[in-house]
Amino acid sequence: MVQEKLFEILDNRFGKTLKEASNEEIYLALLELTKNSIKKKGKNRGNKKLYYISAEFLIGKLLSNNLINLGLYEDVKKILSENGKELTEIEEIELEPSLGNGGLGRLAACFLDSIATLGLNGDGIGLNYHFGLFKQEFQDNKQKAVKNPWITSDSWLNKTDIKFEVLFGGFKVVSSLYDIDVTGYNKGCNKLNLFDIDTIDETLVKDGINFDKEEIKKNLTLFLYPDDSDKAGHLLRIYQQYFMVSNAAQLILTEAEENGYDLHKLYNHVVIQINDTHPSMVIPELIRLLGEKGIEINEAIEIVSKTCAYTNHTILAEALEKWPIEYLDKVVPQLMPIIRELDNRIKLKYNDEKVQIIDKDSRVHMAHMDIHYGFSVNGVAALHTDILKNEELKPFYNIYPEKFNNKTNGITFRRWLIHCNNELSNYIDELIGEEYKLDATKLENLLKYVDNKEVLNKIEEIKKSNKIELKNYLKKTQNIDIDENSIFDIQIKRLHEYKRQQMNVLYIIHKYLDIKNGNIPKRPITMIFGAKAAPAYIIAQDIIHTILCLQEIIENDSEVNKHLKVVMVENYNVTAASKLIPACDVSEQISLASKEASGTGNMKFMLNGALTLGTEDGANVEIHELVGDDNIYIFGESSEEVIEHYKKGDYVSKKYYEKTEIKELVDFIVSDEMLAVGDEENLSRLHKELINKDWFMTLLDLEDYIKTKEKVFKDFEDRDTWNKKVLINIAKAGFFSSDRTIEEYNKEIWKL
Ligand code: 26Q
Repeated sequence: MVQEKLFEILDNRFGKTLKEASNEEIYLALLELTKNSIKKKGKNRGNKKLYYISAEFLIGKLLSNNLINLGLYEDVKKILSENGKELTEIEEIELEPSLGNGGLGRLAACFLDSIATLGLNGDGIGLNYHFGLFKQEFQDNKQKAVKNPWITSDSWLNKTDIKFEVLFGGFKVVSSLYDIDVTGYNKGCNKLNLFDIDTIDETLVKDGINFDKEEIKKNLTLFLYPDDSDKAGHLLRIYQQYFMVSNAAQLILTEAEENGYDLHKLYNHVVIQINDTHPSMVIPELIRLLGEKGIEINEAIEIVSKTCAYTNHTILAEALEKWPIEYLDKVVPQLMPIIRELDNRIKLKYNDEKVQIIDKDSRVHMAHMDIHYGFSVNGVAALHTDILKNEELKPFYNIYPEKFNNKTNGITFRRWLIHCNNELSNYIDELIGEEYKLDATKLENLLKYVDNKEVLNKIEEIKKSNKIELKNYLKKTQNIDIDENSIFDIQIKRLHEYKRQQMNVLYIIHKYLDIKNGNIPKRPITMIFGAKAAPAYIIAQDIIHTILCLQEIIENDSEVNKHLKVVMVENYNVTAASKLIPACDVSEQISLASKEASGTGNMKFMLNGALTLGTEDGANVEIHELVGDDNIYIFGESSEEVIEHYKKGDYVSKKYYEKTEIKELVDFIVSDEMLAVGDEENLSRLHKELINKDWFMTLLDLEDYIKTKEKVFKDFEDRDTWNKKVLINIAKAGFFSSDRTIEEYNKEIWKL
């Protein structure tokens, strides 16, 4: 069936057989074939609909994902290989949409997959950024940001004829709606709705990612989170957010009216999940639009409050959005009277500055608006939700204990196991059948093989073959050679000081100096990083520079390069992640305890048989509970201790720096070797930062980190015991399926 269809499309479109067709032609044919097959699948329906509004959807390439969900993957792979073609090579033709930064955006994508798979009636709403998040290139050991075009004439993106008007202070724009089909695994489909404007001007971008920030009609959807170091950047971000939510609100009301729903009972038919505070203006916008339809303000507020639910993804104060009234007055003057009204009601009711929406400096706290005027507030891992309740949002928890709930994050196993590690998932099928694909907890059936040497060896063999695949990938993409017999130790995530890539850097320096002193590791170690840093985040750029300098120094040191290798993967994205994760031995999850809301990379690594080296933070806590002390490597101070340090202000990095061993490592950053390949300004800025400030307490946990990591590498040599730990990690990963997460959202919040 599939074969005939594929042959037919190739013949009609290109007049070629599969053997004759180029990879590009085969890709286009498969795109058409897949889209046709999606059309035949019904849309998931229901009397109530979820709208998941998010500024980011990091969906990754879609070809294989869709083939898997439509049940065509194995057939297509086979047909291609019978004709001398490789699906992995065809996949390379597709460009990855870069519509997200990191965890929050990828979570939204996993959620869409699970929502469709569970047959739930729920669509995503976001923006169609033409150049997405910047593309990262390395030049002179530094990150250079360039535009990242991903939209091609034939793609997953469909233009609809839906248009809305969006009014800003002083001018109006007309939107166009595009959509991408979201396939469920053996289920119906949903949509990812992406709004755009026709007047966008891509030629505005000249050098790197710089463009004129004032020309909103031309630049509105060019980039995701453009550089926000100046006022024009902040304003553009507000323009984007309002554009997103005004369109969302109009789409939601249009669909509700088309279905004949009573707007007075909107909450019986619609639920809106607000993904972090970026879409928060949907609350006043919906109130405004209901007002235009004749619903008086008290009732409109009540309707909206019963419709909206908010997810918090961070406790970092600087990431909680607070917009100056002056900015909102300029961009969205029509919302300000509503926001003031919402704030007044709170001020009348609660005599507590901490819960006000508009603070004494005339800034609007978006999260505060969400909590007062939404019916649910959730954190994304158990520890994170506890910290929200007891620390960050305590005054709100005291008012609304019933609104607070936890939804520990999850990942879709379709992409993060079946697709990225097909060999492992096929082997699991052989061992325990396919039940786990719909009920992930069934992975625990693997535990019966925990002492089965043959199974453990096979799992090791699969890991080795994934390591060879990664080796080939890095050779092809960056011309870097790595040794598949070395330990692969990987830290891949956005670059941020709280995630402490700089602590890993200090370990590398430790190991480098140790090898120089004649302590040769039993087995070579390959330290792999992947990370983009926000263009305006200076210290993050400095950390990337330091990693790249170390990479160069170690590569050129013939004494050391046989034993240690540092690789910084360029332009880390979903595609790279799916090559890196299956090949990993040691998963670095080393954030300062209390700072990583959840993490989801930690779950992907666990599922693919890497062992976690981590702090008791975010979802690491839950991984630890599931696998037990023997199957994870935990180090560092606890979140309670860290929170105490912040309260008392008693962490002084210099005190740790003064210890001779630590001093030597930190000072290496500005050593002659480093200065010979690096830039003094960047290196000494990081050096000073670590000694004088170190807000995220790198030096606090450094000694424990080094000690624990040495134990990890020692344990790796007992291959049988290590493989047993690997198997236990895979078997216990079922809890982290996003199907479980979405079932919880639906049962406790959405009630679809
Ligand atoms: C806000 C205002 C101004 C400028 C930027 C932002 C901004 C942009 C992106 C704030 C936050 C983000 C992204 C946050 C994010 O990705 N958070 C991650 O969410 C994951 C999914 O819940 C968690 O697993 C991670 O722990 C969390 O860091």
